[in-house]
This record gives sequence, structure tokens and C-alpha cells, in this order.
Amino acid sequence: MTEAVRYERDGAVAVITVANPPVNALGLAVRQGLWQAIDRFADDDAAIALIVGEGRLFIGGADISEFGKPPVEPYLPDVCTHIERSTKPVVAAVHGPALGGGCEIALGAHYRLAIKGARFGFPEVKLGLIPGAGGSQRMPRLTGVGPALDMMPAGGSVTTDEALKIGLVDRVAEGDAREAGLVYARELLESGAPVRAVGTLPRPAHDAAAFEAARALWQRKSRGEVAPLRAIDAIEAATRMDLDEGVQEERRIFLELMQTPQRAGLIHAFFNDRKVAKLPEIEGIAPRALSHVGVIGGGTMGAGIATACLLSGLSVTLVERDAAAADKARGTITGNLDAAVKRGKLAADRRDATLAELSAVTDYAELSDCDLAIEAVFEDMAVKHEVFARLDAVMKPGAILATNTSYLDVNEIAAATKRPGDVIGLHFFSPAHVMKLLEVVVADATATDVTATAFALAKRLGKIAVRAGVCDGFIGNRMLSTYRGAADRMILEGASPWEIDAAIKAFGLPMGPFEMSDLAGLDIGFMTRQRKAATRDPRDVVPTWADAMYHEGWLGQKTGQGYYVHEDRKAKPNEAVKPLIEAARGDRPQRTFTQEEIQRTYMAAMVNEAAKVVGEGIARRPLDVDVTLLYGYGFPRWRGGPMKWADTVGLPALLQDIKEWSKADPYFWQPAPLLEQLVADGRCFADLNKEAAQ
Ligand code: T1G
Ligand code: NAD
Repeated sequence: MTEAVRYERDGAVAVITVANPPVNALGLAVRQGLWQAIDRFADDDAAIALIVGEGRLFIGGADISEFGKPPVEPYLPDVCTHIERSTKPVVAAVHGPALGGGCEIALGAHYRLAIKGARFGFPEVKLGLIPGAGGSQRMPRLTGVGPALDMMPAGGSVTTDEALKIGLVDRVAEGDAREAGLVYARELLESGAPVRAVGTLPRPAHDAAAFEAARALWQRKSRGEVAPLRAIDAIEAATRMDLDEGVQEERRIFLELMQTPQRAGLIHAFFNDRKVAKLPEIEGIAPRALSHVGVIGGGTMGAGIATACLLSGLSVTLVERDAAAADKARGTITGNLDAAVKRGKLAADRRDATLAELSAVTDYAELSDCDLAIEAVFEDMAVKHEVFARLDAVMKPGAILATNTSYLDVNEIAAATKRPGDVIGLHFFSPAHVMKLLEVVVADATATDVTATAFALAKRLGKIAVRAGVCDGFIGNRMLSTYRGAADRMILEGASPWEIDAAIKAFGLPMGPFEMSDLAGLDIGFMTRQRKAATRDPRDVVPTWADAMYHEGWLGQKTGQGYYVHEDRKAKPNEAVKPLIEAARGDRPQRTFTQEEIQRTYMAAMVNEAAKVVGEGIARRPLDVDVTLLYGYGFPRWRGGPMKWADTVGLPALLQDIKEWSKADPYFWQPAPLLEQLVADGRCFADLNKEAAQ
């Protein structure tokens, strides 16, 4: 046996325990161990076998860290078939998640018991793959194609009760998986339960309408991702092929997807989600206690931040300028909580108790007991200074003072207090109770336990926190300003806002920069340009057509007209913008752009600025940039992030483009020193991530 799998006898029952912390992933040692355990079971006189997982779950799936490396036998589909072909009954007792290969191991068994709270799922498409060990063949034989089509293209999972209802499990029990499993195994023995191979069940019926509907749905929803549609193909194979042939067909599709850049991008994103919070500076640092949060300003962001805190069980005191604004904020938050009940994010019987944890006031003194204050007032340094001076006066010692500013200098805000060590930037994204990204902006004086507390808060709020240094716009908004600048330059050279949006959507983003402007409001962009006017470099491109649109009152969706005319939830290009753009172009030479050229220019600007952000230490690692763009700016997850994309297309080619373009525009296209260094050294962004992890 291997360390990762134990074989013990408990009377007539052979107990096979998978013990491979932290998630019992089906790495080589586990696969070998399971194979040997089934062989041993065949040779000894145990009458029935029970497979359980040690620790907090059954099995978290195949070992994702093995993907992309040459596969080593025994392969997982063979292990599942080896279990299934046992001539004595095998039971799987599942507690916690049984995901991907974990669910397939359970399907290889002849009987399945679920402990209350268990979850059965096939998340493979979230890694750019499909089930690869018979899941797409065995599950529909048990449940029919419907539940498989609901689960696999979406990478979804079902609860214990749903699993029982669809026939994925035979029994539900409470308590310890091993104990409950032993009881069930003995009961099966007493009842003379036979070997019952899922694989020998009849092929599931082919429901043409269901397949057609699923394909139509995922053609629309997958936005360039290939795995969801391939999962449907695999499930359909189950209706046409016997098990062995179906498992081979599934494996063929699985191995085809294993070679795709999408698989690499999605697995890169999977591990980044876990690495991004691993920062040496906060390792072993205890966060400060948090139970009562103050929110200053109850507008777009303040109300969302208050909602996120309430939903995570924190109590909130929100301070507004006057009673009317405080009441308005309470109204918005109440609406957010009601919507959360509708979306199943808040239990209906918890709604009133959650709202009762909110007090909306106008007196700053009511913040005196708060552990943390998050300021979300107007984006104006004078207002920020005034608010932080007042917070400094009322907040208790040891409380944390945070700002939600989008661009302003957090060091300067901290300087408005006598406790700069307790000041930090917590940059939420709109809507703050929905968007998962939180930029944690660490100022020069910020204490490490304040940073540690920010990351602990993010985890509690269900957010992904990224550490950022202080500069104009931190990581995300700084990059946005630059790649937005590239789009404005293409406009002046002849591209239209609408073809740029189409090109960026084709690249995989949910919307292009000009649709984004219409959503956020052209007034936001105008105010930002006004704020920057005094310090702007004369070589910066000012989208004067957008200023003209602002003065026309064309602010986007909120006025029904912007780059698009918005009617009945539809948007069509606003022809009236064209003369404004032609005026801005003047007599500049014009040219046409291919979609590929627009994408390459936009992405080169994004990556070049990102390399400056990493080079300056504003982002600690390239993976911090990738996570920021995935969770805050709609960058397609299947591309892994802009830095992963850059490594995939090759840094030398990217740098060559930038150098070529810098001949015509040396100001905008200054190659990032880090990019030049990496190319000179024959290295890439992935190398920097590796080095940072050492
Ligand atoms: N393989 C390798 N490492 C894994 C892993 C896996 N499947 N799952 C988690 N880890 C690592 C993770 O990186 C982290 O490492 C630590 O375990 C704890 O994870 C053939 C093809 C199981 C619900 O997609 O969803 O089976 O940061 O922080 O919050 O059909 O992990 O400590 O170094 O996430 O308690 C399908 C992926 C694989 C499930 C636990 N399975 N995992 O959540 O812990 S493909 C998945 C999860 C497959 C077959 C196919 C979650 C979890 P580190 P964690 P958690
Ligand atoms: P908003 O105008 O919607 O809300 C600001 C609120 O602050 C108003 O309700 C106002 O009454 C209140 N306020 C102003 N001065 C105050 C004071 N002295 N005391 C108490 N309340 C006061 O603005 P917003 O969009 O919520 O932005 C707030 C902050 O969040 C800004 O710094 C902004 O840059 C940042 N931010 C905005 C977004 C976004 O998408 N809107 C995203 C991230 C960060």
C-alpha cells in the first residue's frame, strides 16, 4: 500500500481510506494505493469494501498540479473501472466535497452513501477540461442526461438532498462517514446486496431537445471557452456508446482539451486564487479583531460596502452628511439585502436580524466603538482630509482607518491623521457587495497587522484581496488609464469606438472600453480628466470628443445616450458621436485597423503598463496583476490574465511591437524596463512568480 491510502479490516468490511492532505487529491500515490487496495480486497476474505476520505472531505478530484505533465499509470479512468469490476461489493461513503475525480471514484463504487452536507460536482470545465475518468458516462446512466447537462457544462455541483433526488446516491446519513459507512456496508451485506456496476446500466436515453437546448445555452454563455460544449459532446457519447467505448471517447476529448491554452490559463487562475493571499510580510501576523465596522458615505460604494459587511455578519454604523442622505443609504442597503434574499445569498429568516445590525447616522461620535472605518466619500482630497481628521479624533486606539479612494494618494490621506500606521486603502469595486476584487493599498506607514487584518476582512467578505502599493490608480485603474489611452489613440488614427469594442469583446472581455464608459457614466471620466488637467503631460491624448459628449449631456446609460443609444435594454452605435471624433482627428493621417491589430495594441499597452507596475513594486508579482484584471476588470479567466497571455504569445514579439510603435510615439510606447530585462534574460513573467514563491 502507499502512504496515501490505508487498508484496514473492520470485521467483514475492508475499509479503504484516502489520506492525502489537504484535499485527498488523486495524485499518483493515491491512484496506486487505490489500485493495490482493490487487489488486496480481491485476495482477502473481506465481504465488502468501504472507501472513505480522511479529514474534512472525501476527495477533491484529480491532482491539478499534475496536469500538463506526462500522465503516469495507473490512469484515473482505469482506477475507477478497476473498482467497478470488483467481484465483491464496494461502497463509497462521502463527506464534504466529492469533486471531479472524487465523484468519479464514488461512481466507480457499487453503492454511494452521502453524509449530510456532502457536495457532488464536476468542476472540470472551470479548469478548461471535462470529466476524464468516466464521469460523463456513468453519471447519466444513473441520473439520465438532464442532471448531467445541468451540472457538467457549468462546472456545477449538487447538495446531498439533490444528489439523492437525482439518483446519484443511494442513502443519506448523519455523522461520521466511516461509522455511517460501516453501518450501511453491514446492512448491504445482511441484505445480500449484489455487485452493481453503474457502467453496466443501460445507456441513457438520447433527449435531442435537451442536447439542442444545452448547446444553444452554452454557445451563448461560454464566450470563447471551449470546454462547456465539449462536455455536452461527452455526455451525448454516453447515449450512443457502451461504457468502455464512451470512456475512451471522453478520454480523447479530455486529452484534446489538456493541450489547449485555455486549460493552461484556467489552471493558472485556479492556483493564483490561492497564491495571491500568500504574502511573506503578513505570514504569521495576527489580524486585529473586527466585529463593528464604520462606513463613511452611503453613496454608490458606501452602501455596497455596508451591505457586504452586514452579509458577512459584521455590525455596521454608516455616517452620512445629513439625515436625508442617511435614510437614502439605509433604503439602498435594505434593497440590497432583499435582493440577496432573492438570490439565496441571505436566508429570509436572517433578513431582519441582519438589517438590525445597521445604524445609519450623521454623528461621527457614533463611530467611537468601531474596530474599522471605511471611508467612501467624494473623490476629492480636501474632503478626504477633513473626514480623516474627524475619524482620527473619534476612533478608538487600535482602530483601522481605511479609504476606498480610486486614485488618490493614500500616504497623503494618512498624513491627515496622527496614526498613519493605522491607515490603509481598501479599494472595492462597484457594486461592492457583488464584485469579488479588493485592492489592499498598503501605504508607507501602514502597520503589518493592519495589512493582515485587511486580508482577513477580505476572506470574511468572500473577496479576493490583492496587495497594491501607492501610486495613481494602484494596480487596476492605473493599467486601465493606459490601455484606455491606447484605445483613444486608435480612435485618432482611424478606428471607431464600436469596432474597438467589438474587437475587445471578441478577445473575451464582457464589454469594450466605450461600452464600459457608457455603463460607468461619461461624467466619471470627465471629472477624472478635470482632476488631472493641472498635472497632465501635454503629450497625453485627451479624448476631446468625450468632453464634447459630456457637455452635450450624453453621459451613457444613465442618460440613454453616450457612445451608444440605449433603448429597451438594447444599445446601438450613436452616429452623432462621429462628427465629434472627426473634429478631434483634424488632419491626422487615417488608417484602418484589423480586429487582431486592435487587440494586439490594446493588450500591449495593458501588459507594458503592468510590467511597469510590477517593476516598481506596486504589484508584488505578475500573478497579482492577473488576479486584479480577472476579478476587477472582466479579463477572460480562460486566458489566465494579461501576464499569462503575454507569456503565451511571447514577450520578445510583444516588446518588438512596442519598440516599433515607439518610433512614431516614443512617449506612450516607452518599453517597460522590466519587459526589456526579461526579454534580454530570456525569462518571462511566470519565472518571476516562481521566484517570488521561493
Ligand atoms: N489538486 C491539487 N491541489 C489542490 C486541488 C486539486 N484537485 N484542490 C485543492 N488543491 C490545493 C490548493 O491549491 C491549496 O493549496 C490546498 O489544496 C487547499 O485548497 C479526471 C480532470 C476541494 C473545495 O476542481 O475546489 O478531477 O494553497 O484553499 O477552500 O475528471 O480546493 O494550500 O498550497 O481551495 O477548503 C477537479 C478543486 C479536478 C476541485 C477545498 N477538482 N479544489 O476548498 O481549500 S479535475 C476541482 C477545490 C478532475 C477528473 C478531472 C477546493 C476544495 P495551497 P483550498 P478549500
Ligand atoms: P457617491 O457620490 O455615490 O457617494 C459619496 C457619498 O459620500 C455621498 O452620499 C455623500 O453624501 C457622502 N459624503 C460626502 N462627504 C461626506 C462627509 N464629509 N461625511 C459623510 N458622508 C459624506 O460616490 P461613490 O461613487 O460612492 O464614490 C465614493 C468613493 O469611492 C470615491 O472615493 C470613489 O473614487 C471611490 N470608488 C468609486 C467607485 C465607483 O465605481 N463609483 C469604485 C471604487 C471606488
